[in-house]
Amino acid sequence: MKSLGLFAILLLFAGSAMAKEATAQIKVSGMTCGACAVSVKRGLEKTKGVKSADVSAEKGLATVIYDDSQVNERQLRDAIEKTGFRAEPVKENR
Ligand SMILES: [Cu+2]
Repeated sequence: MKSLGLFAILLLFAGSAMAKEATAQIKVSGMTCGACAVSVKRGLEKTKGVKSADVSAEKGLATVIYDDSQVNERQLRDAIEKTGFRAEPVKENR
């Protein structure tokens, strides 16, 4: 029974290793209202490898969940800049 529990834990770890999910926080300046945040969010979400994006105009912050085998933080910032706003990296909290 003890070994069965250990096996289940190993499976869990294997699953999360395959998902390769990473979270990035990116500072976005120039957003003035909710519609700005929505366009940044859309720009991020259509980027390959992005799972979801949460953008706050008030905080000037985008929180992006992405697959780091498909896209990196720099490309996420490029995607934001393409929507017409300035993106800068924030200290990562991993
Ligand atoms: Cu706006």
